[in-house]
Amino acid sequence: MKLQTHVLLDHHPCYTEAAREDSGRMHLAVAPQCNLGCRYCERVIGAKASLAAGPGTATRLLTPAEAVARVDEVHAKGWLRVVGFAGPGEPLANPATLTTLRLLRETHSDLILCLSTNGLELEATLPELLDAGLDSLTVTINTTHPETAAQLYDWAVIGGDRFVGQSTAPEVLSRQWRGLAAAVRAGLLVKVNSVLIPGITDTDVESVARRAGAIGAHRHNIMPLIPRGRMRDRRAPTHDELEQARTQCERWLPQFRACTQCRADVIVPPLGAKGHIPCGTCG
Ligand code: CLF
Repeated sequence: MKLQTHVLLDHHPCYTEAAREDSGRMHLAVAPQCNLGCRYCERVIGAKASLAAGPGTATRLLTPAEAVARVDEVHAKGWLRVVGFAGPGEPLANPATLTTLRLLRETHSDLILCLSTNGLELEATLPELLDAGLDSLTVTINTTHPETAAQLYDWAVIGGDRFVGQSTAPEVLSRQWRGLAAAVRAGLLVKVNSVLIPGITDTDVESVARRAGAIGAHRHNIMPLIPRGRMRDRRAPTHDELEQARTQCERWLPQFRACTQCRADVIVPPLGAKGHIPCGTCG
């Protein structure tokens, strides 16, 4: 039976910080391809990823069958609550994501199934995600303004065609916001992630919180820029800048403040768990 949204909210460690006491989570790296050229992102896949950190990194890609076996192995520890799909590319640009979701839903009705997307194909894929039993969804939306989006995205693949340059920004934004609204209407637990980039998105995040709150999203997670990719020369926000942005946005949408900017193959036991589970970083 599908869990009600308020129950999911209380037990999901990326919505309610207290849930980290007893809810463990893991990501399945089944999605290498991407459909959006975010200037702040750098995908690192393979052995060199063991030295990297953050979203977009995974030491080993998994097939759907391998992913299910990995979940079985970790679930046997007794603390796994959430299984997420977060790359290292865009989950919705890879058929393996839906295949794995369906396999897991058939075999693990007790797990919260979670997915993080850039939103480009969210509206189109939503019926299949719901049918596959997805519970919670994160959409990364950094702005409400096409002029800002034009500074963030170099290219996009939409409907099988590749678009290059700043003219794609309005369509990218439109798809992200339409996807978010559709996911909320469908009854999913929904969070918006925004990357705080001094000089680019810092003046926009409050408008994101305001619009996402009006749509009915449940949480907002403002993440500091990790200087890399085509933004390797920019600076990350200071702790005070991050806190100021979260405080500004909190009047529109509850803020999540415990994000650890996970790898695509991360395994995170609950705080109270004993023992060591190797993720892609250490084996
Ligand atoms: Fe993974 Fe993301 Fe689901 Fe959490 S992570 S897909 S919502 S289960 Fe969580 Fe990691 Fe931050 Fe994401 S700490 S990067 S917010």
